[in-house]
Amino acid sequence: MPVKLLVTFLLVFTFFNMKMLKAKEPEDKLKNLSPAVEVSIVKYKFIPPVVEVKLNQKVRWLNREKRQYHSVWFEKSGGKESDYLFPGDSYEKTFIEKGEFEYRCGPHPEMVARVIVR
Ligand SMILES: [Cu+2]
Repeated sequence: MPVKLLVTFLLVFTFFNMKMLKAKEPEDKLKNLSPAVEVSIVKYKFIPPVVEVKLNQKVRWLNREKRQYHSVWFEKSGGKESDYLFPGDSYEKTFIEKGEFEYRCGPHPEMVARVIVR
């Protein structure tokens, strides 16, 4: 039946189109992430440089550079440096203590920012 054939074609076409969209990087890596306060890393900066969160809230850093890697390191409060975040990579941390927490990028000490937990 020609109508059935047409519908099948349309379905297959739509399916392949969706697959093509899914293959796009780095958006693909960002799927299925839980809600959090987001900090972008772009042009050697943490944006925004100060974020305020509530106790037990999560912050997610997202490297939006084209090629440069960075890290997130709460050095002053004795934290462990994150893995290097390559473009499209993200890092998450949940804040379970109130206060102001300064952090930096491991490879670029001039990149500093802070998280305020209230
Ligand atoms: Cu950096």
